[in-house]
Amino acid sequence: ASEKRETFSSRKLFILSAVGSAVGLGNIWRFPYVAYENGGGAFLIPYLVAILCAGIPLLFLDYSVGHRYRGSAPLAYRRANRKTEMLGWWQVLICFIIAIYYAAIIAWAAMYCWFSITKAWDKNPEGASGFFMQDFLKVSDNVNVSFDFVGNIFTPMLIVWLVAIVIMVAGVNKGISRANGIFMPLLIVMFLILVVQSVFLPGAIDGLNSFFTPDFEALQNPAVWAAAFGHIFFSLSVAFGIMVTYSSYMKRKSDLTGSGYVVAFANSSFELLAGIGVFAALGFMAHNAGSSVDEVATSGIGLAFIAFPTIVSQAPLGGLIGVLFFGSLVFAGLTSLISILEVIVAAFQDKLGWKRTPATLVVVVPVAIISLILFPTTTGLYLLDTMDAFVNQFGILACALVLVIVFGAGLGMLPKLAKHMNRHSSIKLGTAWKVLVGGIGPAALGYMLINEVQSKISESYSGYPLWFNAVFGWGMAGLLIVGAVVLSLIPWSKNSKVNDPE
Ligand code: LEU
Repeated sequence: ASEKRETFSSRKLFILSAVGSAVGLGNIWRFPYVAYENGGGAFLIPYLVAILCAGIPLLFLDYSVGHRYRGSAPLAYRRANRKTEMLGWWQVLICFIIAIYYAAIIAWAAMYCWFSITKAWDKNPEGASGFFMQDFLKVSDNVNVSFDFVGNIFTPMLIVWLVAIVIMVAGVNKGISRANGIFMPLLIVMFLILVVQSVFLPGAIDGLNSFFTPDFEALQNPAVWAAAFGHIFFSLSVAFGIMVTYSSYMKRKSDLTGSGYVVAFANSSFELLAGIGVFAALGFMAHNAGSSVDEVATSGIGLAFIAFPTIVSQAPLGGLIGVLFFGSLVFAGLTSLISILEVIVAAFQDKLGWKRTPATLVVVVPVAIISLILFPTTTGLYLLDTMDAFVNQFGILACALVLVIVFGAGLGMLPKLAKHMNRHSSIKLGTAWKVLVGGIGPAALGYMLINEVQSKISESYSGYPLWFNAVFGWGMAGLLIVGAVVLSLIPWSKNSKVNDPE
């Protein structure tokens, strides 16, 4: 027998959890560099346009589907229209790929909290980069898939997965809400201290100047606009099932648009703050090395695990900077990871009609095992890099494009969904929303996707061998679609009423 569907016990908890999902690794390590690379201060223009024209409108599309049809992504889409179930599974599989590598990064960050105290990298002759590649990840020279496990990554990853499983088994109120209620305030306090500490480092001002100095010419480059749009979906957790799932747990009479604006505003504020903190710290690093900020600026793995450790070793109270920075990555990452996992758990719970605990165990344990087989190895870094690039810049955009085409032009459902959104919302959706989602959305996303595919075809990603990208980039992307079709063919449990609940 199925249980009664859980709901977030208050609007505050929904908002907190949605912000917890949105604020993740992307905000801390991706945004600062994306902004810097794509016009610095001038990037704020495409960024704002992307939020207002695509991020928030699609967030509302997610909310409307999730809240109106009250189900996990596949169930909600299926209830909206028989033929769209597959879209939900596609999103579930995107989340699956993100989950298996996201957990690895959280585990690395947890280890680096400890290393920040011992300054473990100081002993490596090549410093932080030598330590990360050789001593910590023990990265193989061959871009390949090996099963040479690295014990000191396996164990923290196992712990991350155990924590995630405990939270997921506990459910929406006792698990997800509670975890966000603890981790988010901690994250905010830690991150604020970090930013304040960073801006007082010598050289910080140079970092901030390079971050904010606008390069208006960048605005003529379509790639800059694509970067803004590409970033915003990942950052807001929009268009791959997360917000559909979370909003399905919101009480019926909820102010949907009001909540959405709060979430988007909080997410962007956090990103800007991260840009300030990260570039202040990079300014210090450049100042210390007598180089320019441009020479030290990086993103993602390089920023977190190579640049920051260097700063930790050189800055006054560096150990504290390290603990705050890596601790922030852990908390921001965990609250995002559980939202990703919830997409998968909820989907299978609905499909199989199972209770929370067995559904969680049957789903998350295999996901954890796959993650633990693929990533704590000497080749895990390559896999992570490729999967992240393809799912992020390509998978999510493709999924968003299909979504707006199907719900806009395809099924003509936008007026109905807008009406649902407007029932209890403080800010009403009107023609502008329908035009943005149904018209401008497909045009902009289509254009960007073509650009993205072209660039992915023309340059082998990261200089990895072609076969590696073919298999783990294109192959994986293709497999997700095949997988989605197969999953949508499995019959629903009789417990899950696949007809529209209203
Ligand atoms: N929004 C999250 C981030 O910025 C990612 C998402 C996959 C949960 O990192």
